Amino acid sequence: MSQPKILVTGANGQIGRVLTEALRKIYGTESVLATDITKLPVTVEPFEFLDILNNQRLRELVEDHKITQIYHLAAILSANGEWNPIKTWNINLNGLLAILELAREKEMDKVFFPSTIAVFGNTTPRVNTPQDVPLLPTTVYGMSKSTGELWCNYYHQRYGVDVRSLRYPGIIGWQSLPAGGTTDYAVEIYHEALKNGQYECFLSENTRLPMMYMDDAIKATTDLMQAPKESISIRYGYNLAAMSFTPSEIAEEIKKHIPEFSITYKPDFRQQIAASWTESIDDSMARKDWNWKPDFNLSSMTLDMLHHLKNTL
Ligand code: AKB
Repeated sequence: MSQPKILVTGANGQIGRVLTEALRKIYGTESVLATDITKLPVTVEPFEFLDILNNQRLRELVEDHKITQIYHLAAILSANGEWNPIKTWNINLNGLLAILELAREKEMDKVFFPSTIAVFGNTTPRVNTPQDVPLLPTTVYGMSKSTGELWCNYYHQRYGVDVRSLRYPGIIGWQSLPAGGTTDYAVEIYHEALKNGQYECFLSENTRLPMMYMDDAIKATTDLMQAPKESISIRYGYNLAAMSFTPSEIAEEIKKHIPEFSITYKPDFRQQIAASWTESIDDSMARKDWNWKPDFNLSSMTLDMLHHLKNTL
């Protein structure tokens, strides 16, 4: 197969920055076009501005750069999405539809669509949540992602588009900051522990959520995308798991390295969102289909996070 030509949307976001770099290591810098609505001072070329709602611009980039694969990361997350539901729906869903249509028309090799644990809701079993469960998301972000999963499945069944998707848990990494999610506390807590020795958490102490270290999220994404077509049995979002913990458990883990660290709790509107998600995930389909297995747990992640952040903060 010839060298892919990849376009990443949302390349300056929390996952986008790290994934773009990882894809460039695999396929070469010139083979991966980073796009975003804003440009960071440190953005590595090749980079192009792209507002995901500008279909004409998207088409031009795909045609000019002869794009064969798209990793579509641009989205508004769960907490921010609640401030402007209609805008969130437009960005999260219409952006995906434009990409699926282009992928069909141009007979692209592959598309990646990140889904999320936000597709789950109050009717979903909360512990060891199976792959196929009732989905009644409580946020517009979750609604847009669960509907997006259906569109991915449809484009695969109806047109044979090779679209692949993961239901990411909360992602934690030292390289980039999340923006506007409900799981953001699990990144902020490391920064505040090192900078100020204390953190006020916007979730309550016993809120257990599925989480994953960035290295594992990148490994899952590249492994899924490189897996042979025949091994992919799910075209909506694969359940994906690594660890689950509460704010008080992550605080205890940090205290092992920074004994003076203290945490207080002041739950806000994000508590209700977190309470509607699940606690832990059954990801046996991902393990079976493409040999998924995480490398990091809470203690190895904490060690690695603190080590890297000490050098970068
Ligand atoms: C969020 O909190 O909105 C995201 C997610 C779980 O999809 N991190």
